[in-house]
Amino acid sequence: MKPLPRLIAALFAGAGLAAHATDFRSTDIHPDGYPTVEAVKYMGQVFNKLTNGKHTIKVFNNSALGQEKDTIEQAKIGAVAMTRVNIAPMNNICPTTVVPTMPFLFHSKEHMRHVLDGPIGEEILKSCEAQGFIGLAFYDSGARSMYTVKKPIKTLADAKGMKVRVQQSDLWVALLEAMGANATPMPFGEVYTALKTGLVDAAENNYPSYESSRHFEVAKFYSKTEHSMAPEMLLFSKKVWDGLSPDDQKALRQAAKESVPYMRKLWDEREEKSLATVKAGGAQIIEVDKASFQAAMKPVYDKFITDPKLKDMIKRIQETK
Ligand code: BDP
Repeated sequence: MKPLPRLIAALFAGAGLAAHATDFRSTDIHPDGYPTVEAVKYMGQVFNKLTNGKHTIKVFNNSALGQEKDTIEQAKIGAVAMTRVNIAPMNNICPTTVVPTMPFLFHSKEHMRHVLDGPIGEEILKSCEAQGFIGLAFYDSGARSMYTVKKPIKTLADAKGMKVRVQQSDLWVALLEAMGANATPMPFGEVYTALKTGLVDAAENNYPSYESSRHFEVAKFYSKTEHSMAPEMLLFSKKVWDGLSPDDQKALRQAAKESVPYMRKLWDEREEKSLATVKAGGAQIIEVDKASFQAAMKPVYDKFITDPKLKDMIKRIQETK
């Protein structure tokens, strides 16, 4: 007769932690249809099923709750449960996140996926806990390339002196400075106007963001530098997390995990579709002398990969097939 009271006690303990059904709020800057947004919606469906219809995830996308720096702050204080952001605005907050952001580190999409699915990816996700974030997953963000308003970039020399918008990260400032450009950090939502008014000459991103933001309408020269494969991150608020039952935590982890292959499928389709859309809209896709860009990146590694732990991670990534 002993196990029964214990079971009942355990059930009540769990109920006490998350007694009521919750709509967990999650943020994204992208519009409906964008792979990150659809993947989190899908994660919500899986999570709902795993909790027998008890909990849901409600996505506030289209920057409804602000730009990425704001939503990271909201997740930190528990004002939202989750935020989907690029890894770049985490670079100054959680040091290991600089690793997958490093220029020309991954040699292919498969290499990037393989590394992030393995122990190195786990380590990086876990390392953000100390700063108040439960890293649930990485999502794809393809390769980022430069795009310009007036003159195309073909070699490193062409980037010299250009004013280039970057994400809000010291690493990104250094990366563009290593190209000889003037880096201008600003939130994504301000880039279209900045390109249009001449506040910046260029920006850089993957095809889906170049397309969905309509940046291709103002910056028609897309130069395939493919200088970074900085992934997206799914960050859960540790503050909210610590108040959840172990079962709910487990269900969130599992739902996030299941959303990754779903996201990748959407991503691969969207990359192709976006490329076709920007070309039809008049964008020129330009091949570049990639080696000249790559050769200029040593100072970025020298500056940001000094910690032996990060050095070791880079080495392990380079050794991963
Ligand atoms: C896109 C990312 C988004 C970033 C944006 C940017 O999906 O999270 O905010 O780039 O450049 O590719 O800021």
